[in-house]
Amino acid sequence: MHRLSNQLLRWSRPSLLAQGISRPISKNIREQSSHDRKEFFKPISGLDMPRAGGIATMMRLPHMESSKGLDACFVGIPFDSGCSNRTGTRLGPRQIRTESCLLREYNTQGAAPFASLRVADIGDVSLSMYNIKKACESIRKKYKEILENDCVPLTLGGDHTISYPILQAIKEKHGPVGLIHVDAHADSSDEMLGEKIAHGTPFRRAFDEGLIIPEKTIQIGLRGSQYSVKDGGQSWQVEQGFRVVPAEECWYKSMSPLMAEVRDMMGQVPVYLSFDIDALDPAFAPGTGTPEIGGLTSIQGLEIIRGCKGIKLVGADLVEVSPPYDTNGTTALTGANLLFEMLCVLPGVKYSD
Ligand SMILES: [Mn+2]
Repeated sequence: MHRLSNQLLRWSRPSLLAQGISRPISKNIREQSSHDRKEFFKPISGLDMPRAGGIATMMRLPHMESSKGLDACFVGIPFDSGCSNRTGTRLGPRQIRTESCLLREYNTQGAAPFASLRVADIGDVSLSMYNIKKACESIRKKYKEILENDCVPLTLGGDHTISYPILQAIKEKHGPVGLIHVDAHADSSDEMLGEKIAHGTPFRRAFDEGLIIPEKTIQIGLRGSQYSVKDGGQSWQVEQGFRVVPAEECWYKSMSPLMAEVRDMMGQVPVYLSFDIDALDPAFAPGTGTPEIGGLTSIQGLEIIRGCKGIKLVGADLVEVSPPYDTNGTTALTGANLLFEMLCVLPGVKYSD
């Protein structure tokens, strides 16, 4: 009994104990971890605790106060002050965590992220809802700290404004990065209602500040009605050297051949992945602020993310889930799955053959 207690203490974390769960990790992982001197964390299984039970962390992982010692973390940004139409994405992180309780620890491709990387949920960034510049500064500082800990952030948004300060922090750590931007909208406007920082401007700011490498930037899924007949929603980006793949070019197609081109395009430069849930058609993801018809399918979303395997991803976000418009939870559920798939393609994740 004494020996068992010691073992439980050794493998448990305070947050797991707080949830009433002390879960030793499996033997093969334990052997590997003692060899690597690294303890891995696993989601609480639905076989150990009912899926509706426990504290709602992302994938029912432990909640950690700090990113220190983690290889990757899930982190929420409950912010929607940059939103132009329907609000509500401030509630996105919480709802994505709730719906993520269905996720199991391996994907169908054989990825074993929790036996490869030390991953936990580090909670949400504390920020001002009333001052966008201050909020961006809080986000940048938090991500600087995460990145200084050599931890890869996987972000639960939040509106798309947040990618701008995240990319600022990413640049401080890695220099300018390649960008895979999946979205119905270019989010590359210079201003919205006279403001430079909003959810339609993050990639213009990123370009202006040299946070991204223009010729290694690709935008996939753009569509919707336009402000001007000659703009087409992509002229500025194309002039800067971005590759733009409108939704029409994705219709009826697998995204896998495109992603082979993206892997060639990126080579081994550090790359950031920003996935706006509104890239998907509202049939698949209705709970979002600026829905546009004629979008990607969930399958195409999976193909895009899985096609990032082999790319040197240094961070990723899933933004614009708006729970008040997500009446059946499908959008948050889809967001949770896509975030898990992002984790599965991070460098260092092992796959079974
Ligand atoms: Mn967007």
